[in-house]
Amino acid sequence: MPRSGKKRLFFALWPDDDIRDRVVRATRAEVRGTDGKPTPPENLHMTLNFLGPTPQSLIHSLIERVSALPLAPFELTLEQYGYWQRAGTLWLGPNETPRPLAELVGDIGRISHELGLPRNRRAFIPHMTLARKVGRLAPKEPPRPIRWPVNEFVLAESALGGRHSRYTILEHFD
Ligand code: 2AM
Repeated sequence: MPRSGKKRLFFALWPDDDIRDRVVRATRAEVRGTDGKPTPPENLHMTLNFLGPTPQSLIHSLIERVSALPLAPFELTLEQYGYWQRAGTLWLGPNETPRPLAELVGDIGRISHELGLPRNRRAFIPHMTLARKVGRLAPKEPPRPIRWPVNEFVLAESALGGRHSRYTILEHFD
């Protein structure tokens, strides 16, 4: 753990092997066609709420309260590319946010705020980062849609440094 006693945490949807393989196969050519830094397959995920540096003392209550949330299973259709110029982020996401997903993100946001963590300043845009530092982007044909049945989410820790972030899943919620 860093000396500050805090962990850099986020809640996320984590694809299983099958969905991860399908994402990699469907997007490989597009990602390779960019000048960016591809996300290693094992790092592919969709962030729900980014908590940032979180005091160790809060983690137990956070897990306890989030575990009590009802999770209505839903299906995500990954079907469009997006690009954020500032960080050069190329991503894959759904055209629509299923209501249970929006509600889950709202509930987690409320719980983390009640525990004293800062609110996310960015609006929630469901996305899976495929590559970073993409400076040049040719127009993209949308990929063949990938249907992702979701019935769990995770709390993960991100360790910075090195060429890529290293993620550790701390807890599964279903
Ligand atoms: P990104 O993929 O769009 O960069 C771990 O770092 C995860 O948290 C990543 O999915 C990252 O999203 C997201 N993340 C990092 N910093 C963030 C911030 N300040 N606000 C929202 N999400 C953030």
